[in-house]
Amino acid sequence: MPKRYLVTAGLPYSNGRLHVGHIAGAYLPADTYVRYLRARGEEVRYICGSDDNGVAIEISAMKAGATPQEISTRFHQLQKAAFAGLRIEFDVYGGTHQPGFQELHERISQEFFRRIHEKGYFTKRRTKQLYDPQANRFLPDRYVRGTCHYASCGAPGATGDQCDQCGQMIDPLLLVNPVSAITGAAAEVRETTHWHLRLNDFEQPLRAWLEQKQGQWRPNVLNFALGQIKQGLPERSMTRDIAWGIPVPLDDPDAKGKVLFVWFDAPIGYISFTAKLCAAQENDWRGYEKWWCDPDTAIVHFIGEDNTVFHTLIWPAMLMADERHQLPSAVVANNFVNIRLGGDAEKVSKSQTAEDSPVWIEEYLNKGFGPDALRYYLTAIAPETARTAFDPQDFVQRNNGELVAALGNFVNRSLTFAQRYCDGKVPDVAAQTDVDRAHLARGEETLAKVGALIEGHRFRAALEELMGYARACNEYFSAREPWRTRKDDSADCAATIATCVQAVHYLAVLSWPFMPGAARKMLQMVGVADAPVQWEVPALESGRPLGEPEILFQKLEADCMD
Ligand code: B3M
Ligand code: ZN
Repeated sequence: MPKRYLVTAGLPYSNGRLHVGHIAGAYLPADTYVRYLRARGEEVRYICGSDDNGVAIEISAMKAGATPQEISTRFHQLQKAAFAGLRIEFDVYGGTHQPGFQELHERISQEFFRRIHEKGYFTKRRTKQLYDPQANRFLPDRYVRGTCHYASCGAPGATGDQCDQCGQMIDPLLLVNPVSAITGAAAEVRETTHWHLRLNDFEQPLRAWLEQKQGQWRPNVLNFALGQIKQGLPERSMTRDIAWGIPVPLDDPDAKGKVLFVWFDAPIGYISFTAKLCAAQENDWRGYEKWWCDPDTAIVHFIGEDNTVFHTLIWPAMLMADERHQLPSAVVANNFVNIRLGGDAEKVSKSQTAEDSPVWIEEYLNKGFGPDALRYYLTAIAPETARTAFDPQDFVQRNNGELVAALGNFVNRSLTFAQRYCDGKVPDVAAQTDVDRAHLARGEETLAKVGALIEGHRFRAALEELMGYARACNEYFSAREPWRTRKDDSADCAATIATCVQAVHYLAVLSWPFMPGAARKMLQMVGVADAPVQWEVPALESGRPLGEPEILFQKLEADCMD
């Protein structure tokens, strides 16, 4: 068992709004995991922040007629607010080029680069590179677009860094019909100098490390990474000819005007933001070593599927080359969530998805539905093994049919009953029967099962267990008929309602990782103070005053997502 956990979620590029796919892919499952671990009493830090450097931000700035700093700060703030609105709560939300973070991030990233350079894992080479003759500049990464060069894929719209369709790394010189994303001109080939990380030096240790994870990691992640090693890992240039980023820290005239590849510095953001957090909490940024260098810490990265290459191969190779930090314990990758509006499921896209569509988190939150319903739905359709689709109709149906009709209904009928007929207190349990005890035993079992599923990163199955218990609670209530026993067997009625109150307490704890707002309300209703939530349900105390019953979930109209 690890002594502590460092959990990260992929750093979003600060050049766009967040949508449901981002949330379901990384931030929500990580938040769920962290809430559970904390409730178990584990020492945890949840680290995230924006990925501000590199080509994507530079292009967005160019299109908007703004500076990269303006764009990245604007979206950094919007994204931070969207996370807070969904109650995704990080210990630190940094930014690789944000005030307060940039300086330390740059220092740590440059030190990484220098060390890997000193150890001789970079090859400095003049290479051919795509060039835009109209804009007079090189076209790294997303500056160039073309058709994916892998015969097995061939998708249009691959960019110079990777193909979003098949997830593989692209060699821009092999892209079919490459054109500049700036001017649309056909790209030419020119020469420039770059520092390349020799990933092939790490094929053996990467394979050995990944093979140890068989049976622990999701098979699609492992198969993908091992498959890439089998094909052979090409060397990858870790420097770029662009203006926005971290200067290459070498005393070499060829390094002038060049910056680090954004995928070199971005994962180091996990480290530099941890260091910043330690500086704030303990007055010493070096406190980060406890999290990154001590093998008793388990580091768990949550990411979207398109980031798998970087987190299972390139980042671990960088860590191996640098030799100071430990490798991740787990990389939990999720697939994409498409959006289904009427017909087929499509990718959520900046240009094609309506500005005011509720798939944008900001828009969803503006509708005032609250975070729990969306958190519930996105976990229920979590793309853990395959792509899934966000369907607004299905969202409304599941909200009404599952949250309102099952979970909310049981909590409401139990607590209004207790309020009305039991003096607003936990009634006397003395007459509890085997049926009552069996019902609570199932709550205890569900707590154990849900915990084990969350530990295994199976959030969707964990949520199904929780809802299975909620449905069993309704069946229990109906079978025990407290509205009848109230008239002819008050001791039995009291025991039933006491059992229901305790069942609501189970549901509250079980809901906490998934729906923290509803969980808090349930705890308040069962009369438990505002203490940190723990993954356990203490013994029933007859006579404890209950809180006011409240409606847990709002019923939604069929057209509310239009
Ligand atoms: N910003 C890619 C993305 O947002 C990238 C992740 C960085 S994680 C270190 O999909
Ligand atoms: Zn492809």
